[in-house]
Amino acid sequence: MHSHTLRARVLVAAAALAPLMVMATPVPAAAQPEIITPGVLRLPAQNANCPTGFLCLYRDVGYSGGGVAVNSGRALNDFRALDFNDEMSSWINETAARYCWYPDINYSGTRFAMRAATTSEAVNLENNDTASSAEPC
Ligand SMILES: [Ca+2]
Repeated sequence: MHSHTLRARVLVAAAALAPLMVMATPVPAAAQPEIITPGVLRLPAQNANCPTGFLCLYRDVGYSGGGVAVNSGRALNDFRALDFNDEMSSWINETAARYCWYPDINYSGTRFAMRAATTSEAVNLENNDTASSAEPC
């Protein structure tokens, strides 16, 4: 009888604590991009989603490793200024515009199209880590 009562009290206490424990569980914060200049973001190395309306260029394949995002309509003439030269390995175009990336700064060299609302999980191996500029095209 005594042990039954104690067990019942423990259960009641556990039930009372349960909501508090749920409230105390930290919710993982979504990684937030850092603003480099208006319309240009630094994507974090972890959990970097591509914001709607942005072209996102990632350091590693599979949209990973962080990178750079540019708001629709803006151009990036020199990735060196973004510490992102010859780094791009994948991209997501979340804009309604076609973009092109170039192996040289100032939109020079053979361009590669990134159509609106498309993605590339991995650029061709011979073009990997070569991108140096990008613009709507
Ligand atoms: Ca280059």
